[in-house]
Parts: sequence; structure tokens; C-alpha cells
Amino acid sequence: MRKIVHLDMDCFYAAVEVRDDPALRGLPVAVAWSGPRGVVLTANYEARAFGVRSAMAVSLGLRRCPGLILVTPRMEVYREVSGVIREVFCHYTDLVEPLSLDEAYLDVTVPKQGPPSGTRIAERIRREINQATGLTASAGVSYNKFLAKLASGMDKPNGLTVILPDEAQGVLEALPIEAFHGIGPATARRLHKMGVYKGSELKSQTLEHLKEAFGKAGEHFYSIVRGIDDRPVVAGRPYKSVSAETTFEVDLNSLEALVGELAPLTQQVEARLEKAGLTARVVVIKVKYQDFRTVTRRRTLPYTVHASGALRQEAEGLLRALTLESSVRLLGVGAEGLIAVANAEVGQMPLFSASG
Ligand code: TTP
Ligand code: MG
Repeated sequence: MRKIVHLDMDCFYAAVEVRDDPALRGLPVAVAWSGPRGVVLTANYEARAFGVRSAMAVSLGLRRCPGLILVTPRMEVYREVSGVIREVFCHYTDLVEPLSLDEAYLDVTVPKQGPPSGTRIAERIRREINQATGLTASAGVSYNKFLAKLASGMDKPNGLTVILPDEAQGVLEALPIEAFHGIGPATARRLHKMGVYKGSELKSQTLEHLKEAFGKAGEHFYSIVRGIDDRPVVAGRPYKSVSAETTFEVDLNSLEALVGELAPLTQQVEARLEKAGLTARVVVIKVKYQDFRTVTRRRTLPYTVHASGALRQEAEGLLRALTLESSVRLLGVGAEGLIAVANAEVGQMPLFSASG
């Protein structure tokens, strides 16, 4: 049986800002790009107590928490801290799969040093991270990735949760389906319509039924609710693409209406690229018609979508070039051709030939 640890820094960007400016300690802080259309990247726990959340408009954050202190992101500092925590991980295993700057899976089945206990290794890693960075991390320990990630979120901040094999079934059965990683709001709504609100109810669905309703994702749901997840921890797996999509409550039937839905999607993609320290050279849009037929359009850019707003502009261009064949139930935006920002910054010139 494998020993998997999922580590996740606590309110990462905000924690770095409070660490570096002690005057902020104890006050509600959000990290956000400035401007009227700014979005909260993250908030500390003081701000979360007022209902301030990641991906929330700054304007709403200020309404919920009038005393909210806004800090501009310092990506280079977050990247540096990210490097430090990755070094700590490597003291224990080379099987480290980063998910973003502040989060990683570790396979510590055969650790390089330390006790042969996933729990005690996770404890040591949390302590070393704290000593090296002054920041806290939460950890989850279990026998697969899905359960380890679930566990790391159960006692945040600064917590450690272990899900043992004989506890997994009970935890999963009691879990509200929204809390299953990979079940988004649209899927959750559909499951609710099927009368499925928690794990035990998901578990009572047949594989055939779930496949019919959700395709390949349905098979995944069938497995994870049984605590089955054979995905290996793949060291340093690079992202191939980053995307965001939304299923509309009511199908849309004009390009204009679709264009109006782009901004939150491109902002999510931009935020995730930023978080991973990546930029992109290929923009993709995806449109799913009411009959589930899907079309995608992509464009390779002669530059990276570094500049804020570039992704939105390009996605809008691709969308406007479409002729809608019927009403649309889902819109997606993706970024591919990903490059580490560190490399892209060497120059604004394309790093690869335009045909690549
Ligand atoms: P998360 O680990 O999702 O959040 P967090 O570390 O701020 O808080 P938690 O204690 O719940 O783990 O994301 C890590 C960082 O990534 C976060 O500090 C800011 C950034 N981020 C964005 O830029 N946009 C987003 O939508 C999210 C969710 C995070
Ligand atoms: Mg985090």
C-alpha cells in the first residue's frame, strides 16, 4: 500500500504578505490586483471570517469586509518561497508532483530518510517548512492522491489529517458531494437533481448510470467514492493546458451573450497560469451546443498571453469568428503551449517558431 502526502500552504500569498509586513498581523488582508475589476487571489483567515474568498470581485470583498486591506501580489516572492518548500520535499522523496506554487503530492512509500511512517514524515516536512519560511502548511496523509488531498483540507490552517484505510469508507460516505475534488458546481447541481447529496448516495449509483450521465468523469466518481484512485505521483509533471469552463443555467443563443461570459473564464485561466508560474502561446475556446456537439477553435500567438487582458481579447476574437449553429450550453477557454514565466521573460520574442 502506498503512502501519499498532500501538502498545501495556508492562505499562501496572504501569509507571505503578513509575514513580510508585521503591521498586517491580525488584520483582514486580501491579495488582489488593483483596479475596479480586480479579483481576490486569496485572503487570510481574518478576512475569510467576513466571507472574503478567492476568485471574488474585490468590490464584493470590500462590501463584506469594509476594513479589508488590499495588497498587490508579489509573484516573484511567492515563486521563491515555492522553491524553498520544494527543496524541503526533496529531502524526503524525489516523487514530488507540484500542483501549483503552494501545493504538491509526495509519494513517501519509500522515503529517502526518516521513519517509515507517512504521518511522521508529513509532520517533519511541516516543521521544516515552517523553520525555512516562517509559514505554515497543512498536510493530508493517506494511501492515494484523492484521499490525501481531501485530508489536507480537513484541518486547515496548520493541521495534519490522516485517513487510514479502514476509515476511508466512512469519511467518503458522509462527505457532501461538493467536497469531492473534481465535482464542480454544475456537476453537483446535476447530481442533486438525481437525489445525490452525499457520498453514500453517490455510492448507490450504478457504474452504468454514472457513465451515461457523466461519461468518463462518471467512472472516476464511481471509483473515488469507493476510495479507489490508482493515479501515480508523477514527479514534476508539467501542465499541458490550463482551462476553465462554465455550463449555463439557460442555454445562450447569441455571440454577444457568449462574449459577455468570457471575462470570468479568462480571469480564472490567467489566475491559474499565474499561480503555476506559466504563460501561454495558444488560446483555445470550446463551445458545446445544446445537443452536446462540441467545437473548439485555437490560435497560436506570435507572443505569450502575458499582458493582462490579452487572453480575453484573443478568446473574443476566436468566438466572434464562429457561426453559431444552435444555442450553447457550455463555454470554455483554455491556454496551451505553456512556458514557464521565467523562460518567457528572457524576451518578448517567441521562443518557438510560429509553426510549432
Ligand atoms: P490555494 O491553496 O487554493 O489557497 P490558499 O493557499 O490561499 O488558501 P488555503 O489555506 O485554503 O490553502 O491557492 C494557493 C495560492 O494560489 C493562493 O494563495 C493564491 C493563488 N490563487 C489564485 O491566484 N487564484 C485562485 O483562484 C486561487 C484559488 C488561488
Ligand atoms: Mg494553499
